[in-house]
Amino acid sequence: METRKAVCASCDIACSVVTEVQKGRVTRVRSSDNPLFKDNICIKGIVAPKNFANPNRVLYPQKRVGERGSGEWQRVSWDEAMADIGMRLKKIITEHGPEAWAVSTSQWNTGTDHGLGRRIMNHVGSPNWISGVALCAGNTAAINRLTYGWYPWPDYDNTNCIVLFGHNPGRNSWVPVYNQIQRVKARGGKLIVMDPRKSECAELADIWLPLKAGTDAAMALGWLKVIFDEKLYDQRFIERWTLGFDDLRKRVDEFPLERVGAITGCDPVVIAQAARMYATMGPAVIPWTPITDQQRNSTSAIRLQSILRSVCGYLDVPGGEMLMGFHPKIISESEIEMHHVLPESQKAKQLGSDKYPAFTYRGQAALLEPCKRVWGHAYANQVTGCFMANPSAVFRAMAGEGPYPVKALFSLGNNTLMGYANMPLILKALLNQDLIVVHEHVMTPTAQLADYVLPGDSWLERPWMFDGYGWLSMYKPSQKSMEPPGECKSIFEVWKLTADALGMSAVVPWESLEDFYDYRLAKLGINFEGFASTYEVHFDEISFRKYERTGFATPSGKVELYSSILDSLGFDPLPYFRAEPPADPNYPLSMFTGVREGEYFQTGGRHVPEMRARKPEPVLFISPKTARDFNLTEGEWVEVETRTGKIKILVGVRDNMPDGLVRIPHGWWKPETEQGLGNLSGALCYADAMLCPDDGDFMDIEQGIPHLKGLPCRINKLPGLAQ
Ligand SMILES: Nc1nc2c(c(=O)[nH]1)N[C@H]1C(S)=C(S)[C@@H](COP(=O)(O)OP(=O)(O)OC[C@H]3O[C@@H](n4cnc5c(=O)[nH]c(N)nc54)[C@H](O)[C@@H]3O)O[C@H]1N2
Ligand SMILES: Nc1nc2c(c(=O)[nH]1)N[C@H]1C(S)=C(S)[C@@H](COP(=O)(O)OP(=O)(O)OC[C@H]3O[C@@H](n4cnc5c(=O)[nH]c(N)nc54)[C@H](O)[C@@H]3O)O[C@H]1N2
Ligand code: SF4
Ligand SMILES: [Mo]
Repeated sequence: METRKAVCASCDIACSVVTEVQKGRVTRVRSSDNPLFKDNICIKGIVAPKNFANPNRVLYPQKRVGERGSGEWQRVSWDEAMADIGMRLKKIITEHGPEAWAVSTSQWNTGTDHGLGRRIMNHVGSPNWISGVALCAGNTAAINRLTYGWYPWPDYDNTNCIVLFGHNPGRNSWVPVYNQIQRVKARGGKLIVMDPRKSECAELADIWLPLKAGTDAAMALGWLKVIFDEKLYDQRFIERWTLGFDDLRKRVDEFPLERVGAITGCDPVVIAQAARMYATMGPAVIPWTPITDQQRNSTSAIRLQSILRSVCGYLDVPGGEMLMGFHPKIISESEIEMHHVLPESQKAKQLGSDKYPAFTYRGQAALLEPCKRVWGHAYANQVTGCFMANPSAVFRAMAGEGPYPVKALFSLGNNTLMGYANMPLILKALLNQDLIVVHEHVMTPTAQLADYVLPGDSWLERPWMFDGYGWLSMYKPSQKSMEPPGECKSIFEVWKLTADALGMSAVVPWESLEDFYDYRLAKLGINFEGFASTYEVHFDEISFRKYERTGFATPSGKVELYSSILDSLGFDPLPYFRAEPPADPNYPLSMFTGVREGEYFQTGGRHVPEMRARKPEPVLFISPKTARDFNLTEGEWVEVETRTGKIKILVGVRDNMPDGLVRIPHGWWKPETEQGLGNLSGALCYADAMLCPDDGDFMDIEQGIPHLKGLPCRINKLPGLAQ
C-alpha cells in the first residue's frame, strides 16, 4: 500500500488528507498525520473513492443526438467532440459577437481551472463569466474590497471571540472551521451566534440571537448603535484610517435598539450584550458566512460586517482579520486570468453591470489602481468573485430577454439549472441555446440538457495546487493518487483543448498541469514535485498592520465607511436596512433555503448509495406549533409553493425551528429517476431553485443577487400519498 498527500475537494474547504492506494486505486481517504490538520475530515471526503467509482459516472464524451433534453446520446471521441465544439463556438462568436459565449462554473468542483477559463474568455472577448460564488463568498469578497481593498481571513488561532452571522459549520460541513471554533471555545474564547434556529453552533454559543430570517443588516446596525453610543470603538484607528465616520454615525442613529428589536425580533438587552462582547472582548473575528451573501440587503450586511471589523480595530491585527495579499513569489490565478487583455468596450458589455454593478468590472474598476499600489497587481480576483457578470442578467440574455443574445454556455462542475435562483427562467435560458457544453461526473439535470457532456476527472485523479481562493495567500499541493477512469479529463485539459480548437493554442502554452505549476512556482525556486514533497501547506511570512506602510487598497487609501465607489455608482454610500415587502395572505409562511446536509455537497452526491441510505429524501423543517397550525405531520409529503414555483417535500418537525419559518434543503434531485426534459431526474419536482425569485423586492440592489433567506411561501397538503 502506498500513500499520497492530497487535498480533498469533495467540498470547498480543502482539508489536507492522506489517500491510501493499492494496485493503482484509492482504497481509503483518511485525515492528515500533521497535528495541524489531524481532525479535518468528514464523511464526504471518506466516501470519495466510492463516489468516484459509482457506475453512474460519465466516463466518455457524450454527444446529443436527439432533440435537446431527449436523453439520446452517442459516445464520441474527445477529438471529434472538441473539433465540433470549436467550430460551433466560432460560428456563434462570428454571428453574435464573443459576448454571446457565457461560462458558468464553480470555483472548486473543477479544481484545476486556475483562471484559465477567464484567460481564454478574455482573449476571445467575452465578459460573461458567472459562478455559484455570486451567492457564496465571491460576492462577499468583492463587497469587502469596497471598504478596505482586500477580503480578510480570520486569525482563528489567536482570536478571543467569534461572531457567526448564521454560519453553522459542523462535523460534516466545513470541519476545519468547526474544529477552529471548538478550539477557541476550549481555551475560553467567546462565541456569538445569530440564527433564527437553535443551530448546532447556537447550542455552543455564549450569546444566541434568534433573529428573524433576513434581518442581519438591521442587527449589525443595532450593534453599531451600541458601540457608538457607548464609545466602544477604536478612536485612534477611526481618526487616522477611516473615511465617513460622522456620516455613518448619523445613519446608525436611525437605528435605536427598540427599532432593531422590532425588526429582528430579538431582545434589545441581549443585542446590546452581544455588541459589547464583540467590541470589548476582542480581538474578535466575523468569519465569512453565506447567509448575508443571499439576502435582499446583502451589500449592506456585508459592508456592515466590514465596518464592525474596522471601527473596533480588528483589521490586520493578531487575533483579528488578516489582510493577506498576494504571495510575492507564486503567480496568482488573478494574474493567470489576464483581465487587462479584455478590451474596455467588451468589459462594458458585461451583463448586469448597468443595473447591478457591485461585483462586475464596472463596480470594481475604481479598485484597480489602489490594488496595484498596495498589493502589486491591479486585478485581485478574490474567490473569483470580483469581476463577474450578474447571473440573472446572463440567464435573461440566454432566454432572449437581454440587451443582446447569449447563445453558447459552458457549464463546468456546476449544476447551472439548479444552482441559482429562478429555475424556470434558467430552464428557458438553457432551452434557447445553440451550444451547451457540460463538464461533469454524472448526468445532472443540467447535463441532460447539453449538446456535449465531457467526462471530468476527480480530485483523486489529478494533481492540484490549491491557492486559498486568492483570499488567504496559502498554497496546498495535492498529489495525483490514481489514474482517471475511462477518458475522464481535467478542466485544465478541457481548456487547453478549447484554446486549440479556437486556434488560440498560445494562450494556454503549458503541456501539462505539472508544467503549469512549475511555471507558477518558478520564482520560489522549486518545481511542483519538490513543492508537493516539501510542503503540506505553504504561506509567505505573515505580518500585521501592513496598512501603516501602504494605506488601504481603496480610492482614498483609507477604510471607506462611506463608500466612494458605491457613491460614484449612484447607490447609497452608507449601509442601510431595506424592510421586507408587505405580507401577502396567500403566502402566510416564510422560508429559507439552506442548512447543509452532511452527506451531500450542494446539488451533488445524490447518486452515492451509501449517502442516500442515510438521507434518502428531501425534508423541510418546521416548528411543532407551525405543524399544528397547518395540520401537518412528520413524514408527510407536501407541496411548498412560492410565487415562482412549487416543489414536493417531506415534512420534518423540529423543536429548534421558530414558528412560521420553513427550512428548504438546497439542491435536491433523484438521479435514479427518469432523465430528459419531462422530469430531469426530479429536478423539476424537488429543487429549491424552483421556489426562489430573482427580481424586485427579492433581489439585492447593488449586486443583484437573490434573497434566499425569508421568502413568502405556503405549504399545500397533498391528497393521498405522493411520491
Ligand atoms: N437555489 C440555490 N442556489 C444556490 C444555493 C442555494 O442554497 N440555493 N447555494 C449557493 C452556494 S452556497 C454555492 S457554494 C453554490 C455552489 O455552486 P457549485 O459549486 O457550482 O455547485 P453545484 O451547482 O452543486 O454543482 C457542482 C457540480 O459539480 C460536479 N462535480 C463535482 N466534482 C467535480 C469535478 O471534480 N469535476 C467536474 N467536472 N465536476 C465535478 C458535481 O457532480 C455537481 O453536479 O451554489 C449557490 N447556489
Ligand atoms: N456537508 C456539507 N457541508 C457543506 C456544504 C454542503 O453542501 N454539504 N456546503 C458548503 C458551502 S458551499 C457552504 S456555503 C457552507 C454553508 O454552511 P453554513 O454557513 O452553515 O450555511 P447553512 O447550513 O445554509 O445555514 C446556516 C444557518 O443559517 C441559518 N439561517 C437561515 N436564514 C438565516 C438568516 O436570515 N440569518 C441568519 N443569521 N441565519 C440564518 C440556518 O438556520 C442555519 O442554521 O457549507 C459548506 N459545507
Ligand atoms: S470538510 Fe469533508 S468534504 Fe470538505 S474538504 Fe474536508 S473532508 Fe473534504
Ligand atoms: Mo457555498
